[in-house]
Amino acid sequence: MNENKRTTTLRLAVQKSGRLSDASMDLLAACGIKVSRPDRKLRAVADHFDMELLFLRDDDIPGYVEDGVADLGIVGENVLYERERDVKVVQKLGFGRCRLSIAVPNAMPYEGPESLMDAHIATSYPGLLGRYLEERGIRASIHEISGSVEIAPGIGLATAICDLVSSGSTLISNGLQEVEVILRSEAVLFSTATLTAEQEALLAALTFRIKSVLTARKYRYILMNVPNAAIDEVAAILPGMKSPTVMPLAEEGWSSVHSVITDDQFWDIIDQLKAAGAEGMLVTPIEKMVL
Ligand code: PRT
Ligand code: ZN
Repeated sequence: MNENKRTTTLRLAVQKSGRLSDASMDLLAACGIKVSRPDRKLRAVADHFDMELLFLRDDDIPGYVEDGVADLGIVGENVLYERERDVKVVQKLGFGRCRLSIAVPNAMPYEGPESLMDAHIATSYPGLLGRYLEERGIRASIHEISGSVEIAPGIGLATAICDLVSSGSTLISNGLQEVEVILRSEAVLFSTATLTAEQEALLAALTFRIKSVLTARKYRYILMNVPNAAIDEVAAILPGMKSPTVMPLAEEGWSSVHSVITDDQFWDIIDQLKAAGAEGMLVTPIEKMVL
């Protein structure tokens, strides 16, 4: 069999191994798309969905999708927007969140982007940084390096850096302060500029599933026991989508109240619920949610 011949309608490129790999595969699995890849092959066909996966380095994925070798890809926006590409962003995916930021040594006085005038800035993102500086009329030289950007000021290679930051601890341990965020990034699903009608239909099915999973991840299902006399008060506290579900308990005078809330809402209302008389609260994740 010709190794490059397509056997499926859609081909999706995902990161082979790295920060986005597990989250990409977990999202597909939550969408009912399971892929067995026993010998870490670079290509695998999905079960129960007309799609195959290519496992590649993240930097190579936008080019493969632009050229139509793959129809869809998942990468961080930082990788996708580094160069102009003839591709379409389909959906933000809510994982791989980070920011592309400019950082300078703690000792350097910083009063705004003008302080970067004539600076030497080390980065793996010359495209994004170059556009940022140009838009602000800042003349600075960019040193493109492929890794360990954070050590560049310490070894005298640069006066500032532009790199990805998530917790910020890498900057702190290198004596650097984050001074400008030039891009907030997360993983995105994107496609080639033109898909066939058959591919579009399959992509619509895929994005419907992804949206159901992503919506569900934002919410929690909450259950609690409430004395009947307190049901109205508890219902008023719950910010659920419609009115809560109320079911009688075997014990006379008590009901089970169920609702859906966002994860952060729980900590805001727990004390009020307890004060109203709610007991035995359970909060569980939701797998899929169709609104
Ligand atoms: O081999 P391949 O080329 O596929 O992988 P890679 O080494 O280029 O990428 P990888 O797996 O490290 O990251 C993939 C994607 O994850 C990135 O393109 C981002 O979209 C996203 N991401 C999210 C991050 C981070 N968070 C992150 N913190 N990518 C890198 N980092 C690095 C950053 O470069 C810095 O060195 O982590 C360090 C900073 O982390 P903090 O927590 O100390 O601030
Ligand atoms: Zn990479």
